[in-house]
Amino acid sequence: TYHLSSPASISLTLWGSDPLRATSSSLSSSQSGLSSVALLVKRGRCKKVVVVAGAGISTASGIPDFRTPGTGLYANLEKYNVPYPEAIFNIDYFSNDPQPFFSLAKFLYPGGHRPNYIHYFIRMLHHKGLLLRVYTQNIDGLEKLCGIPDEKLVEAHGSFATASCHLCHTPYPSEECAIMSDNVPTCSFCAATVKPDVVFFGEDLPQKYFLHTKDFPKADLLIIMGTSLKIEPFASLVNTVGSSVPRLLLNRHAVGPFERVPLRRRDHMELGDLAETIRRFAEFLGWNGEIEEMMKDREALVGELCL
Ligand code: CNA
Repeated sequence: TYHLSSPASISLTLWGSDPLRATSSSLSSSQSGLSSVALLVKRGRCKKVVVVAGAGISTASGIPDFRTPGTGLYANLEKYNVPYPEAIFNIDYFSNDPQPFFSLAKFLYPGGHRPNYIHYFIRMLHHKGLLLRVYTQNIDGLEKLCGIPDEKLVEAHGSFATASCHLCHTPYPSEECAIMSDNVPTCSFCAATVKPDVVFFGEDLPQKYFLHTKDFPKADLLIIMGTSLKIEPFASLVNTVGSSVPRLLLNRHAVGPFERVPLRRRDHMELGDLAETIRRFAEFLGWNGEIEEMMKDREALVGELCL
């Protein structure tokens, strides 16, 4: 089985003190990666696109990520009273004291935030028949809310849509988890705490995650967006596409294999604000108007579903 593992152990074992590793400041965006990848898409060379996404796709919706200094959740956990940032998503810590997670969950709970242009860009990939699958680490449900169908979506770190006892795994409807109330819900069989099926450090990933064994070898373009690629096993997925497959990183800074100099052949990256980068990408592709239209069409439904 696969467990989420602590980011600290990953950076020690995986990246260590690699002399080839560059600081993000010593790297600039590759030679117009965005336009060359857009050209490939326009020429019909990429029809099985896999998207790998992280918290950076939702910051434009007002949800902080984990690791951005200053604004990230890890820099703002004082009020939750945890000994170290990852404790809030650690299953053993939760077992002893679920309160910090439930306090934070109120904020992350779906309903308070709307999908942004980036989510709709991914849906447009599907609309154009180009999306093989999107693998997201996010638990905010915004991919679903923007209309990406279930069969195209892998919520690799789970979601708030269902809940279960963290000890005996008895399933509960998500409403019973009562995230928005101040009571910590308990299992009627074993009295342990019921938690939303968000994957914590030390827990198994959902079965659907294993679709990656079929998808990544088939992909003809990998787009990685808004993730620090620090959490395993998710982070290593990006190394499982064929070596001739173009990989495009869209992020504020270089991460994972994109920190190496020189970049692998067919690796591209575009560094900067993701919302702005995706708009430029959509413009290169000639999709901007259609995405705006799609957002407008979905607005009423999103409005109804949001608080
Ligand atoms: P992370 O480690 O916080 O990394 C986010 C990455 O996105 C960083 O490299 C940032 O520089 C980058 N980034 C953030 N905003 C922007 C922006 N506007 N433009 C460009 N780049 C940007 O988060 P990861 O997703 O890598 O870590 C995985 C964790 C985070 C998962 O287990 C999630 O459950 C968890 N998380 C999810 C949410 C959510 O659901 N929205 C929010 C916070 C954390």
